[in-house]
Amino acid sequence: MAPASAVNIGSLSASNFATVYNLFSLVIASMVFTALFLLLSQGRVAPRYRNALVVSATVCGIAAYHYFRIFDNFKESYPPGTSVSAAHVLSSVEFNEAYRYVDWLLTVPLLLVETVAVMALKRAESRGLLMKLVPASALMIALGYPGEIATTNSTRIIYGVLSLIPFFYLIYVLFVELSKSLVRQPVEVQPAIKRLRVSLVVLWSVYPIAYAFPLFGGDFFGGEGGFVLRQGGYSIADILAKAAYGLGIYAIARTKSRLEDPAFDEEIEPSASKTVDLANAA
Ligand SMILES: *C/C=C(C)/C=C/C=C(C)/C=C/C1=C(C)CCCC1(C)C
Repeated sequence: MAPASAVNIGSLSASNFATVYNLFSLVIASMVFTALFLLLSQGRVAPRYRNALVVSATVCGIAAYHYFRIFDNFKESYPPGTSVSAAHVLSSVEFNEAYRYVDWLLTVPLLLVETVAVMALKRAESRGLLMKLVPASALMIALGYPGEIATTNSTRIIYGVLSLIPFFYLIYVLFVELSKSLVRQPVEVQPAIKRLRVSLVVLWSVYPIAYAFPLFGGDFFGGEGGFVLRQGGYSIADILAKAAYGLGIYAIARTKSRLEDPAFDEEIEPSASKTVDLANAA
């Protein structure tokens, strides 16, 4: 019998179930505590960079919420079965991939907002970039969804290809248009911003690859292997593209605060001599 859809695989072995279960759990821990860290670190960056940190924390918070839902849904969809080969069998509760896509619809545009925010460009410049980046990113996710839940490979391919068009447009805007603003950033942070941009494109490329796994077909990619690789791939990519990326934004905001506002920096991180003085005074 053909699976109901590429998403709802009929059964999972104990180890495959545990792999997905543990990864979802890891995502929740990463998102919750990165969000907390970013919120609590507001005072360590100059006021103009606080918005970038708040947006990064919001992204992690939205993802944490959705992973709570995904985690519960996964447990309900794959309760324990009766045999060793099918330790967990699909129940009547569908494993709902919509949580992931709703999450991306919110978090992907916000990741671009935090990227532009940490550059602290002129208002018109930020606005111009975001007017291109935000709609294109939302379109990319919206076009991917019908393909993700499709039961046939041809539908998966058509929507995948359509979604790649805004994806390549985003890369164009980030590497061509954003570069014009990049040259006006302090030279000390330019390499860090360039690395952030490259990591964004590399990490975001994991998603279309994970999306394509079921297309490879065969017993492995068409079955449990493909399901675990896709859920695992999306989960690890989410940790890197949201939590680790948010920490990268924080690092850039810290460096820029230090360079642009030495007095502020001295207040939150006194130089070595001051620390010695304090020690002597005690
Ligand atoms: C935190 C979540 C992130 C950064 C999600 C990013 C998702 C993508 C870049 C998805 C892209 C897709 C394509 C380019 C084609 C196939 C369909 C998608 C939606 C998986």
